[in-house]
Amino acid sequence: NKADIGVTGLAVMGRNLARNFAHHGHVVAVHNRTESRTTRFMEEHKDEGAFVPAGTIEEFVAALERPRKAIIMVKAGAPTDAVIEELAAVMEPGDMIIDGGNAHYLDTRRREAALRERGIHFVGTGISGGEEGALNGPSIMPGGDPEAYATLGPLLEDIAAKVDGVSCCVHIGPDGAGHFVKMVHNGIEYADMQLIAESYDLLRQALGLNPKELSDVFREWNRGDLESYLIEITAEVLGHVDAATGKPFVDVVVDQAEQKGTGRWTVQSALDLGVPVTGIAEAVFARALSGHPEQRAAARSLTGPSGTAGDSGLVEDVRRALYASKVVAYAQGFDQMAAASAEYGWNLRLGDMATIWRGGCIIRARFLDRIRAAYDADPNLPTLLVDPTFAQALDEAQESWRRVVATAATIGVPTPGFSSALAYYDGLRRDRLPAALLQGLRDFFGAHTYRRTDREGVFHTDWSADRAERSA
Ligand code: NBP
Repeated sequence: NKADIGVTGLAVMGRNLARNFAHHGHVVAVHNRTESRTTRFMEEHKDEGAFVPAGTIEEFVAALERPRKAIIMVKAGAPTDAVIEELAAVMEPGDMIIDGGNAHYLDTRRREAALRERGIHFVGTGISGGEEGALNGPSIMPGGDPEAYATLGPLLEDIAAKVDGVSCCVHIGPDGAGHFVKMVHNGIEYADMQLIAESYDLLRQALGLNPKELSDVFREWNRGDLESYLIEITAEVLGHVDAATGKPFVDVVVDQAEQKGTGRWTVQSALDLGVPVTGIAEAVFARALSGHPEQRAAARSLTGPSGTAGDSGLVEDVRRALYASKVVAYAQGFDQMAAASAEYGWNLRLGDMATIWRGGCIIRARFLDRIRAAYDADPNLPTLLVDPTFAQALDEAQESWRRVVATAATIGVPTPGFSSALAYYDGLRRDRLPAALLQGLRDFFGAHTYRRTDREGVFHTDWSADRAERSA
């Protein structure tokens, strides 16, 4: 009895993914470099479904039904390359290697091209939802060619999360598209978390609310427009009390945020694509700032206000500012996917991303239904901000949003997410930007030329001589 699919790499993610396939009635071959892990897996989980344990890569590949489908769940980078090579050496044309790790999309493009030469399909697949998602239904973002998806897709759609009966898995696009979209998902997750953290920080400082009271605020918010997994777990974390000290948990955690790199990758890619993902960038930089204790200790001598401000109306203001800033952050992330789609010829359907992120993944939220509806109504939206529903929401939120940014600045609470989102909104809607002055300066010092509002052509003013204008 051959296996429908195989998983190699049985650490937390691979183990749970293999169990998920088995729970859905699929026969799963399992393999791990260190065989004791496979043995332990079988001891613990053999009764959950049909598994075929394999001691070697050769046995693993031999256990798979043709066309073979092998999912790699090992550490991203060199280990992934090593496992691909071992698999490809024993596989045949038409077989599929699926990389479910957190690979960089440029690595995925390289790997896909190399394996295509050998007739093997390489399906770089973003999988979101962590350990729990892998077991009970993640959001799955497979790239690769449509031919591979035709046989692989139904298996992945089967084990993905479902929302309203719709699977949170869809074929994203060719080569690295799946891993790219997963990367942007993580970038948006950074921005979303940063905005939540700023909301907490501002309300705590401005109104003197304690973590327990703030936990209740977030729990309440989770009943409205902001309903999402991240808001839900914010209420949990803020409400948690440290057993050892009896203090709020959030007060005993060192205030330095770490990162594994996908947020940074998102910003690096956005810089290359020329897309202003200010929300994600501010989130990455805020984590970086938190991680410099020496500088922060030295800077404690710098002066600034540290008062309280506002009344209970601030809670609703912050809720609206959070929603508006979140719309901006998501709009920017979707812009980045649109830009990459044009750059790499992926033909991404942006509404699909909103659909498959509604469940299984970390940014799952009611809000994504609105994004999907926006792209359903107009797949070529120039920016999500001008979708009528979002435009109206921003209109309704903006008085609050401006008050929040002003209050934060007045009492010295850093809100880079809120502030930059508002600056982006104002920048985008502005009739004339000071970019005109920038172009003038560039022409002055570097003869970089400029275009005019009233005539076609490219011009240069001879700044160092008679200041006459000529066509460049
Ligand atoms: P790890 O990233 O901790 O990797 C451990 C696995 O990699 C073990 O099975 C290990 O085998 C294997 N491995 C290594 Br390390 N080097 C190898 C090599 N040269 N050849 C063969 N196998 C090798 O596992 P994980 O935390 O389960 O994550 C798996 C993938 O999923 C990663 O790419 C990770 O970034 C991604 N991930 C995603 C999420 C998510 O939410 N989507 C969460 C966590 C992780 P051994 O047992 O022999 O050492």
